[in-house]
Amino acid sequence: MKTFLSRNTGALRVFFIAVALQPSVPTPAMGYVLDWGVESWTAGNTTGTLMDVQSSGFDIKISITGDLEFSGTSPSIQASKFPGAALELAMDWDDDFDRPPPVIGDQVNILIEFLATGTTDAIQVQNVSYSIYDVDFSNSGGSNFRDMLIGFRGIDDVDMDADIAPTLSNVGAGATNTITNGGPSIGLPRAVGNATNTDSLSPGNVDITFGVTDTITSIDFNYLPGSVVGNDPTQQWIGIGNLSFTPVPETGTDLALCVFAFGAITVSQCHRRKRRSATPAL
Ligand SMILES: [Ca+2]
Ligand SMILES: [Ca+2]
Ligand SMILES: [Ca+2]
Repeated sequence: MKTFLSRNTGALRVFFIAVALQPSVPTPAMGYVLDWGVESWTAGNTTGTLMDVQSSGFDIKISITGDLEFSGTSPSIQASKFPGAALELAMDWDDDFDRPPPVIGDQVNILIEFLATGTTDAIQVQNVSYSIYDVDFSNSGGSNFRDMLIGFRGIDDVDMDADIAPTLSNVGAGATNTITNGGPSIGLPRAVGNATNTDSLSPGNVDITFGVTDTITSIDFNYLPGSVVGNDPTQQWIGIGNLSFTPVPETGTDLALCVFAFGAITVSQCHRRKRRSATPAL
């Protein structure tokens, strides 16, 4: 056997290289959902990591920064307040968006990162979509606020691509918000409340959808009080709903090269190298 192997090492290497260089064949990838109905979040925490979501191998880390003027024990999971279970951000800001300079209005940034589970390594996903509930407005009955969400984007920290703008949609004619899918005057997409919504009903919904093959390692947007009468809005809130994502499909070439190189590098190195060099699968 030793003699056979030693005589045929060269031939075996050529065989494996030939296999490795076969055209790439995308391997169908399974999608996953961050489901607030089953996840947990310590009420009041402004940062949290949802570990190994649906046994996907992905952690989802959520960080809220900026003017953290939360109301009550928010942020917290609300199971039935909205059309679906959601992470509620209830705010009681005191400076609205249109407050004249030099005062800068209050706002928070919500950053959602995809990480290889148990690590701080950014990892790419595709086909990302989620909903935000109760984007609305009120200026009556002592309730005075406007929900304003701006700067929706996807970020790819692996390939270092330019920011990706998602497509926003609402319920149409009955919506309590106005969406604008980006443009010269405003940049990235935004959604602004323009009428009162009942929390549990869908007219306040905004659906955020990235392209099926857009590779993304994190997403973010800013939440702020849009213009209302006066500079001290009352309480206002939104709910961040379930979030769907799909791992970047592995290709035949990637897998073969990893098998060929198995003796030299570890599986995790192989995994990471593959993701850094991956081209979007069609
Ligand atoms: Ca403030
Ligand atoms: Ca206030
Ligand atoms: Ca609201």
